[in-house]
This record gives sequence, structure tokens and C-alpha cells, in this order.
Amino acid sequence: MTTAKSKRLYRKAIELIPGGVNSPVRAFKSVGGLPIFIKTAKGSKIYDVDDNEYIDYVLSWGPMILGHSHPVVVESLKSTIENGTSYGAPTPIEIKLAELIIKAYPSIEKIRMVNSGTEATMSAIRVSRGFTRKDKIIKFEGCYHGHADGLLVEAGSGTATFGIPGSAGVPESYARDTLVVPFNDIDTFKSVIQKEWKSIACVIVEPVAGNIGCVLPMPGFLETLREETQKYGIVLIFDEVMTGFRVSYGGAQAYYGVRPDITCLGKIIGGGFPVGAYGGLREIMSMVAPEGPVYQAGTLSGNPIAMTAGVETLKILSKRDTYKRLERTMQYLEEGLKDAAEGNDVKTRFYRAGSMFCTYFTARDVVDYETAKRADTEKFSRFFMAMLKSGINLAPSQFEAGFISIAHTKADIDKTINAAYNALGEI
Ligand code: HOZ
Repeated sequence: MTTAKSKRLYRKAIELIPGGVNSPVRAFKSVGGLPIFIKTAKGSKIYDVDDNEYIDYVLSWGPMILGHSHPVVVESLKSTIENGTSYGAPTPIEIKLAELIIKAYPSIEKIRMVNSGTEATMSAIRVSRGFTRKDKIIKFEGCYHGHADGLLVEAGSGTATFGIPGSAGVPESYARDTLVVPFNDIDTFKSVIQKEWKSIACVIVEPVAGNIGCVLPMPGFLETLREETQKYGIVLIFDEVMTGFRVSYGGAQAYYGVRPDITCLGKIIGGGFPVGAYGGLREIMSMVAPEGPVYQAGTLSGNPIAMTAGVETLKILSKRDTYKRLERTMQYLEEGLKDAAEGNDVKTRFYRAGSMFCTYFTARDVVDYETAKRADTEKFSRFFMAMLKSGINLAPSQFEAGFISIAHTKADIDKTINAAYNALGEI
């Protein structure tokens, strides 16, 4: 297997783009390799510029739940593109997408489309502040809500991958209004809220912490967030950018049975195009301009290409057996990966919510950021590289989740399990 062309491109990219990449984790820095440059993708596979084939478990970090280049999505995009790519004006297709989302998420009565998950969370917080007329927010250690100032405090994703506690360039005054509590720590959460509730506008959480791997909420955690925020008149925001339409059609809120006041979405609802959305109770969303005084805008918001890809993706996902199929495939992969670790006597912990998952190289349970950080990242890196050489594309960080799509076949999973067995034997 050669990656000579990728190496050449990386040398060029690094001269022109910070770190040679347009998003930090892609640089492969934490796994000690050089990034592969992608040429094409189809179904469960991606192909690099050196024509190597990989079974893909990154899936553009989640959105490609139908697999890459799904024929139905591609066909509808062709006709959309022929009619123009952006108008900066309302279109029928954005109403269709709003309808589909609102139908799937009873907690959402009104929704605003934006261009990324970062914009969605940033705007949801602004609306919460406008609605409650309070400034402080509570977030949880290791939860990543995009890269807006004030949210880059003890964040996951790239900051977890590179061990950066916060980001340079964020004024202290912004971070001061962000109170941070360990994920799954009900007692600390309650004591912070009891002390500070008068100044807290909102609580924002990833219901499944997917930017430090895949950390599941413990029984009672999300329920407590709901009860306490309701008690004190604080807005509860679920950042479902990753979990929305992923862990179930109704997201984590349907999966765990807890309804937030605002939901942030992204990834899957754009079917692989840049998109985000935030929506919630009518009362809160009516605060958004031009209906209300909270300003938020965007030239490409509701872009017809992204809306079309989103609508077509959701239509396919809403078919009866889609999530059952994903569940069967995921169960098979879970069993195989666990057996491969046990068979090689490598201590791991495997977690998943629906079809998002993570294998941690640790013998101890992972319940929050602290316990996730105890995972052996050296071992993960060796595993990652061995898997890549066998044609399996995992996320290049111990602190990112993996995903499967409806295009992943039994043969794909068998090949993956076999590769994992050998890789775990090597490391
Ligand atoms: N923060 C993203 C995953 N959680 C990474 C996005 C990317 O590198 O494309």
C-alpha cells in the first residue's frame, strides 16, 4: 500500500493551509501519521488519491448515514443544482425540511436553519440569554459545542485530541460566564445550579458526549438536567448535532425520553452539505429576528442544495426498517470488536448509542472526560495505523466517535473484525 500522492499533497497543503487541514483532527497528528487525501467515496467506502480503498467509519464525522453518494440523494441534487445554487431568499424546500424535523422532534415547534453546528449552538445560547435576560451558561467537561468563544472551555473534539484545555484568543471575560461541570455528575450540577440559578440562562449538553469518544449519560443524568432547569426557569439545550437522526430518528431525546427546550441539529440534516439548525418551543423561538429582538442571520442559511440533500436523507431514514437495520449491523460489529479485544487479551471498553460508538483502550469504565483521558492513546494510535493499513478508516483520535451507515454490509463488518483481530494482536 502506497500513500505517496497523499504525502505530496500534504507537503503542499501545509504551505498553504494551517497544519495542512481545514479542521484540526484531520491532520492525524495525535496518531503520529500523515493524513490521507480523499478522491472519491461510494457507499461504505472511501478511496484516497493513491487509489487505496477503505471501509469508512468516519462518514464525514457522522452525516453520511446512508453511505456516501446515495443514488436517490445524488439524483435529486442534480435537478436542484440545475435550477440555481443559492438565492438568499425563501424556498419551498426549506419548509419541507422544517416540517420533517418538527414532525420527528415534538420538542421543536419552530426551527431556524443555519450553516453549521457551531452556528446552531452559538445562536441557541444567544436566544436563551435573550429569553431569560441572564448571562451565565452551564456546560459539561468534554462536551464540544463547536468553536464559538465561550464554548471552548474544557471542550472535547480537537481540544481533547491535542490536550488543549481552552483556546488562545478567547477573552477571559467570555469564558467567565461559562460554568463547567463534569459530565454525569448530578451532585455537582445540582450544587452549582442551586448557588447560581439567578444568573444562569441555559444549560447546554451533548446528551451522548460524542467528542470525547462516546460517553453515555448515566440513568437519571439527563432527567435531572430537565427537572432542575424546569424548576429554576433555565433553558435546557440539547446539542444533537451528532446524535440527531443518528441514535434514533427522534435523536437522543427520543432514545432517552427527555425533552429539551431547544435542540441544536447539524450533520445528518444536511445529508453531507454544510448545515445546522436550532429549534424549540414557540415561545423561545419567537425571540429570533425578525419576529423578536435576538439577531441572527446568514446569506447561505436554508441553502437549497443542503435542504434538498437533507430532505432526501430524512425521507429514506424515515422508512420503517432503517434503524433496525443499523442496529443489527452495529450489534454485529460490537460483538466482533469485543471478541477481537478479548481474544488478544487487550483491555478495552466499548460504548455505543445506536450507530455511534467508541472503543477505549482502558480497563476501567468511561463515564466522563476524566475517565476518558485515562485511555491509552499510544495504544489507540498503533491500533488506528494498523487498521488503516488494512483498509479500515477510523477517526484519527481516541476522543472521536465512530459511525456506521446503512451501506455497511456484513462483508464490510467481517473484514473490519478480522482486521481488528490482527491489529490488536500486533499492538
Ligand atoms: N470536530 C469534528 C468532529 N467531532 C471534526 C470535524 C472535521 O475534522 O471534519
